[in-house]
Amino acid sequence: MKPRVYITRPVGSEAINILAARCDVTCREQDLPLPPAELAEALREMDGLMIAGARLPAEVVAQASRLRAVSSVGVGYDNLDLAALTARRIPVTNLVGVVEETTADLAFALLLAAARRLPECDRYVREGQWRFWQWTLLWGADVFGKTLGLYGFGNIGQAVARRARGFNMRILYCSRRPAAEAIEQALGAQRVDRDTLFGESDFVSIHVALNPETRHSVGAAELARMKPSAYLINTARGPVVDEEALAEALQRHAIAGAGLDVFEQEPHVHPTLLGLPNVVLAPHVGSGTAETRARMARVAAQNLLDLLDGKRPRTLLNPEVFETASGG
Ligand code: 8YV
Repeated sequence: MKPRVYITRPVGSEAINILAARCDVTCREQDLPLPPAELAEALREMDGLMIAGARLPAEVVAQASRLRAVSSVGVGYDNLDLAALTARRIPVTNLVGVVEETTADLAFALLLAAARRLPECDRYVREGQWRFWQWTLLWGADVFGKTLGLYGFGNIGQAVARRARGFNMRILYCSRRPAAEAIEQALGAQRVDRDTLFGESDFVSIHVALNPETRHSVGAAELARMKPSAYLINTARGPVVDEEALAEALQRHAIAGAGLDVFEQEPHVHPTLLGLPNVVLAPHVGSGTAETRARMARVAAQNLLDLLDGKRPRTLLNPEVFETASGG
């Protein structure tokens, strides 16, 4: 009997066809949130899951008695209870080398948009306020030659650094482990401690994964350390930032502005942020381009197929399970 697999979003025919070659595929047609109870129901007879834009909590894992492979369509995996999956010996893959460049594009777009006040400029023109040229009109901040602080220096942080090189920026980074010397040299990046990063940067861009250690690790203290002329960019995960503290800092101009693609309780956005002109807001679209989404779906489908075939994909999140399962 063919393995049965479930896809949580309408990811397109290319990915479905990859899986359909050897599996019975059920792909949810609605591009809408999937409550855990509904996911549990959908997984009752499923061997494999390709999960995008949904949570997989422990109670759903416990109910999915046939489940033996999970492919996550994203790089961050804080939506999955990896411990529960590992306890059930279910191998899980994520995407590596797929969403990084396009997410870095969005981080840089938010940085530029915040610095040059693009949403305000756009509103000004559309609303018919532009009646004559003015010397003092909508001044922003220079980006070129400024200091960029990368909080987290994995694949996405490094991709942002590559873009910043073209703007002749000084690049600082903060991460648990130092990057290889060759990478530091190629990117002209200098590892500093957190205080230096927040204190010296004109733009701080967040690129850490969300985990208990990083949750609220950008709070009132870090924001207070930032220059009043500095900007905070977040394309990583909302809960890394204490949103209340950020809203408060922006409101009293303790920092100059922010560019945010992620929020603490998506799709809820702190009401203060919604009313502030010095914040650029986006609805978690870091990987949202036609090319990248197609590639994400293809790679995730192939990962799931590999898992179901007993192959070991490169991007296994819990290799210990795979080794135990395959006796390797
Ligand atoms: C995905 C993301 O769209 O890769 C990530 O971590 O945040 C996004 O690219 C999201 O995970 C939905 O699956």
